[in-house]
Amino acid sequence: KDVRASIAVDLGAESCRVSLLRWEGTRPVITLVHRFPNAPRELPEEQGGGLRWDLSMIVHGLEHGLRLCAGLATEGVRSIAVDGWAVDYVRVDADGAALADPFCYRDERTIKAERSLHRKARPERMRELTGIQLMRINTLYQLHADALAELPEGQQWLNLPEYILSRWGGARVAEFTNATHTQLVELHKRQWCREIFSAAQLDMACAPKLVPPGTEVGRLSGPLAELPAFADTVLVAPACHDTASAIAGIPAQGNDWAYISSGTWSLVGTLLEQPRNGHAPSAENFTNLGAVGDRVCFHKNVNGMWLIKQCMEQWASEGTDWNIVDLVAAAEKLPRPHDLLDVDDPELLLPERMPQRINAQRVKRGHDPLDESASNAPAFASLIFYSLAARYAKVLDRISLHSGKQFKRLFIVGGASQNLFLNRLTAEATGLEVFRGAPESSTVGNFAVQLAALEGSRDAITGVYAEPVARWAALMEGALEAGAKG
Ligand code: LRH
Repeated sequence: KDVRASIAVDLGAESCRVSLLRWEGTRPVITLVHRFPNAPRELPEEQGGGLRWDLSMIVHGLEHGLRLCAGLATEGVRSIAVDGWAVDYVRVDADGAALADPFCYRDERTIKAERSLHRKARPERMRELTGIQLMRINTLYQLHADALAELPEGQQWLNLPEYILSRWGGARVAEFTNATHTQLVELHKRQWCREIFSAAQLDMACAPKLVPPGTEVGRLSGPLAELPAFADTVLVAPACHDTASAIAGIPAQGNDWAYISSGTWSLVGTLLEQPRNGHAPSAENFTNLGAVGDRVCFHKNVNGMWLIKQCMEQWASEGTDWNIVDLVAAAEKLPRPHDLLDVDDPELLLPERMPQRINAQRVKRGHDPLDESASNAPAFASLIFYSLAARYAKVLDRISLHSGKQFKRLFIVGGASQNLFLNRLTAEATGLEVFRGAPESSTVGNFAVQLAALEGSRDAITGVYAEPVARWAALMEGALEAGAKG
């Protein structure tokens, strides 16, 4: 048995994490070695403008994390895998070097791009071809915005986790689970969709080669590889989509469970063997994203902690710093609010001034606005959590209908699974037995896929098999001491 350590990198829109897995005999021990905040910022026009991620800050933070891991893992590091939020990408030159900071999917340039593209390609047709929830954040609309802005042709693009892998010495690839979220992959063929590329005026030669989850993409090279721990370290594309990783990290068996991957977004759904892309799921805009083990993440993007985090930022800018634990505790003391929010109102997906946006919705729907000041934060928090729970219940009902599954259990994973108040409201609204999974479930899934890949449990076309991944995930849950009931 190889006794060396492995590293999982998980890129989040709010924070990025580098975790180390070491072996105590056959027992894995996972340590979160480095975590640093992440956020997009508006660039000045002379630097290209737009809401963009700070790529060098991210890379710097990750490499610092890798160095810390190298210092701890005296036994050496066998492998590194990177997952992250989907849809955003880096433009690279012929040598694979980044050409600019990547846009954040919330940048408003895609409002115009969406309109333009839907004139060229019927939304129903794109839906039929891809099986993907049509959302303007998807890579397709962003790439189309680049085409409209007449970005120089011939620039390759890489989704962010795959870019990080390539920067460290990996081949330039598009991992399948992450690629499906671009809205550019044909559902049944598992290939880039020529028809959509052409409608969106995109060059297929600029898209990277598709590979399945659990593919070894190369060896760590460059300055980091000079550290003794990194003498012979392979780079693995796990499920590069963080949500697919998080779902792969749920150690549940059977057919009676649904999931909520709860963070900035809430991904509410279930795992399926076959996509559901008929009239009703399409009309209701459910997604069929690639999942580990040749399965499908059938879910819907529901707004999530974005709502409360954006409120907190607004109050902080006015001088009051709420801490989330205190805010949840204060919200829990309030009576159930009347007049719940439509959490998926497109206006509430935009950054800044969230209390004002929420009130604008209330007024539009004929409800009284709330006092927007920071002292009234618990009322906003209560409204948000009750509204999210109600929305989860509604979406799960529809998922049950479309999938034909009778749910008994609900696994809530991701950072916001620690919000026990919201878990309780969700249990009440859904009537399901709620299990709280690992807060770092993407990291668990990332490691599980890595380990399955390293032991060779994989199919050449669909990647790592579901069964060994689930087995590793179950072992890992213990390593994290999670799985406690919420
Ligand atoms: C969650 C996530 C989600 C995507 C969104 C862009 O982090 O990857 O699955 O829809 O970010």
